[in-house]
Amino acid sequence: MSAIAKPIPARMKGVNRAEICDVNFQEFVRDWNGHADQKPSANEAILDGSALDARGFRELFESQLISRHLDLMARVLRVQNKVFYTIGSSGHEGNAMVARLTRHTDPAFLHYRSGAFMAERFRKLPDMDPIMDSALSFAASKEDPASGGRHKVWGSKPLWVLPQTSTIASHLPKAFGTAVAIEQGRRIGCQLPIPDDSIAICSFGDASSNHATAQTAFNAAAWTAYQKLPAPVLFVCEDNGIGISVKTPTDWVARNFRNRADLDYFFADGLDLASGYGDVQAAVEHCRRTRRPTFLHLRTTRIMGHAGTDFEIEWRSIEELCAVEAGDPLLRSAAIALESGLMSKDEILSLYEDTRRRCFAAAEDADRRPRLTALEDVMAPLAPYTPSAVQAEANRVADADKRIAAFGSDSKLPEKQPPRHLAIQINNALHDLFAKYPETLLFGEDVAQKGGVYTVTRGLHKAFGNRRVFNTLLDETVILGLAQGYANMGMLPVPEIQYLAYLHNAIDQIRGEAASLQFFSNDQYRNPMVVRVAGLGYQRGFGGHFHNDNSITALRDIPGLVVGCPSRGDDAATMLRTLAALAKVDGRVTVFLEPIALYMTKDLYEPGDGQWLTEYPAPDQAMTLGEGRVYGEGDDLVVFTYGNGVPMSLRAARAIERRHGWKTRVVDLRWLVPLNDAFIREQASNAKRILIVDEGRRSAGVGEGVITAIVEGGYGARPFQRVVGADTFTPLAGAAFLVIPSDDEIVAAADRLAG
Ligand SMILES: Cc1ncc(C[n+]2csc(CCOP(=O)(O)OP(=O)(O)O)c2C)c(N)n1
Ligand SMILES: [Mg+2]
Repeated sequence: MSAIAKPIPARMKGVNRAEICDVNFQEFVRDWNGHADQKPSANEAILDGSALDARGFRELFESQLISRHLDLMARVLRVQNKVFYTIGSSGHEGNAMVARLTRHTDPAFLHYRSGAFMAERFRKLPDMDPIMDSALSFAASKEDPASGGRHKVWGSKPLWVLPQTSTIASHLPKAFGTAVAIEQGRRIGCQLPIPDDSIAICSFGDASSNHATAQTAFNAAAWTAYQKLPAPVLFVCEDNGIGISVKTPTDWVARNFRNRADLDYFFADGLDLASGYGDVQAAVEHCRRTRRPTFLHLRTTRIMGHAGTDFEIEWRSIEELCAVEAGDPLLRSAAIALESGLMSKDEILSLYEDTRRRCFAAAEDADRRPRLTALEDVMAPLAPYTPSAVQAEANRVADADKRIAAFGSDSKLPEKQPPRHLAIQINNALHDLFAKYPETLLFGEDVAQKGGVYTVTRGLHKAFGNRRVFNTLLDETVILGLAQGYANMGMLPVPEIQYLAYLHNAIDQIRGEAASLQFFSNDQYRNPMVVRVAGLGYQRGFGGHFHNDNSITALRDIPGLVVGCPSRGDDAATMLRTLAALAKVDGRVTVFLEPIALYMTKDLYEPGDGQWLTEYPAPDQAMTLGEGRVYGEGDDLVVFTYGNGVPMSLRAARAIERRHGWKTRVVDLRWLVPLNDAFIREQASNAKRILIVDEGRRSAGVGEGVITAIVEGGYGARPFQRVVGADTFTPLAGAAFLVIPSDDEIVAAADRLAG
C-alpha cells in the first residue's frame, strides 16, 4: 500500500491502463535491485519451501506472459478492427497453475479470463500453438480452431476445453453434470472418452459465485457428496474482488464458502506462483482422490479493467487504480525469477519482448486469414441433419432378446398388445429406447419409483435400475445441467421436466447452453439429448396455470432445437425413435412435448368409442423429421393444428360438414420446431379455406409461424381464420376454457369463413 502514499508520477495517470501496466512491468524488472540466489537446477524448488520447481516455474511464467501479451495485443489491434474482443486475463494469470496441475483430458469449463490456463494446457500435447490458436479466435477467423470464427471463446477439442458462452455462471451446472457423468459412465458400462479418474474443472469469477445458476451447482454437488455419491468437480473461483464495477465485500467468498457442508474449501494465492502452487496442487489432488466437489478459492486481481471498453479511470480514483496495478502477478513472477537467480533482467525483458512479437505476428497473420462471409457458413454447425443416417438409426431395432427382457416376455411385447392410450405408448417407447441404447439415462423429479406424476415412466426404474432411472433433486437447472454432462461423456440423456411451466426457470440451460454448444464449438462438441416435457392445457380446469402452461413460444426461437409434439400413442412412439436418432446421429438437442390432457384420452367422438387408442407401431417404424399426419382429403377447409387441437379439430370437422357441407382436411403438424414450411404450403396449396387451431399463445405462437409459411408461399389470399390461446396465464376451474380454443370456437371460426 506504500505505493499509493507516494506521489503518483504523471505518466502513471495516463488513460490507457494497458500501456501503463506494460511499462510498469519493464520498469519493475529494470529497477529491481534485490538479492539473487544461485540459479536453481530444473528440478529444484524455485524458492525455498515452494512446491514448484524451477522448470515448472519457467513454463508457467511463459504461459503468463503469453496471456498478458495476447491481452495487450488485443487492445492495440481492436482499434484497427483486427481483433473483436478485449475482455482479458490480466491479473488472473495464476490460473496457469490449475492447468499445469490437471490433465488435458480433465474436461474444462472456463472463465473468460483463462488465457494463461489455456497457454499452459497447450503444453500438454505436442505441436500445438497457443498463440496462433488464440490469435485466430481474437480475429474471428474462420480458421479459429475453437469456434470457427463464431466467437472469441476458450475452447479446444484435443485439449478438452468445451467453449463457454458469455453468460456468467451458466456453465457450472454442466460442469457438475460432467463430473457426475464421469463416475456414472463406468457404473453403467459406458466407455468414457476420457480416463475414469478424470475430474471436471470449472472456473468463474467472485461476482459470478453469487449467481443462482452457480449456487444451484454448488448445492447439487454438495447434495450429491452428502449422500456419499461421487461428484469430482473442481470449482475454481478466481476472486479479483470485483465484477465489472461492483466490489465484492471483503472476504465474502471465503466467508460464503469456507464452511459449506460437503463442498471442500481450499485457498491458493494466484498472485504468487511460488507460494500458490502447493495449495492448488492440494486442491486438485483432493478432488481427484476423494471424488468430492472441491472449491478452490484462487486469489487474483484485475488489471486493465473489465474489458478494453472499461475506462476505469472514469469511475475509480487514480490512487486505487495504481494500488491495484502494483499487485500485478507478473511483477511477482518477475521478482521470483530474479530472486531465485533463475533469470537475469535481460533474459526476462527479452522473453517479454519476444512474446510480444510473437503475439502481434500471430494476430497480423490471423487478420489475413478468411473470416465468415456467408450465412450458410455461420449457421452450418447449428442444426446438422443427415436424413438418411437419422432414418436408418430411427428404424434400427434393438436386439430381440433385449426387447423381450425389457418388456418381460415375448407375449408382452407392446406391438402384440391391443390398442392403448398415449401414456402407455410413451411408456412402451421409453422401454424400447432403453433396450436399444444401453447408454440411455432417464432422470428428473419423481420419475423413478413413482413413475412420474402421470405414471408415464412407470416400470422403467424396476426394469433398468437405479443407475439408469433416477430421481434428481428438485431443480430443473440441475436436471438440464446433468443432461449436458451425460451427453458430454457419451451417454444419451432423457431428462424429464415435470411441467412446461417449470422449464422456463431453467430454459437458459437449453437456450444459452445445450443448444449453443455445436454452434460455438464449430460442431466439435455436441450434447445430444431428448428432453421430455409434460405440458399444454385442457386438464378440465384442474391445476391452473402451472399445470396447463401453453407457452411453446419460449422454445420456438431457440436456434437448432427440435421440438416434437405427438397427439396420439403411435405417433409418440415413432417420434421418440426419431428424436433419439437425431440426438445419436447429429448430436441434436431435442424436446418431446407431451400433451398431458391426452395421456389418458381413449375416445374421440363419443364416450366409449376408443377411437383415440392406437396400436404400438412395429419397432422398425419411425417418423421423419417434419412429417405431419393428414386426416381426410377434403379441400373445402384445411385445418392446421397439433397436440390437443388434433382431436378437437377432428370432432369439429364433423360438425362443420353437417353445417356447411364442407369436406375438411385436418393436418397435425406434429413437429413444431422447426416448422416444415414446405409441407405446410403443400397442404395449403389446394385449400379453399384455411383454419389454424393453435392451443399455444396468440403472440409468437406456432400459429404465427404457420400463417407466415402460408403467406410467404403465396397462399395468403385464401380466406383464413385463426383459433388460438389468449395471451394470458391460464386460470383455475371453468375459467380455463375461456383461454384456450374449444370445439365450439373451431366451428364458429368455420361459420365466419362461410359468412
Ligand atoms: C448472467 C449474466 N449477467 C450479467 C452478465 C454481464 N457481466 C459480464 S461479466 C460480469 C461481472 C462478472 O464478475 P466476476 O464474476 O467477478 O468475474 P470477473 O470479470 O471479475 O473476472 C457481468 C455482470 C453476464 N455476462 N451474464
Ligand atoms: Mg471478479
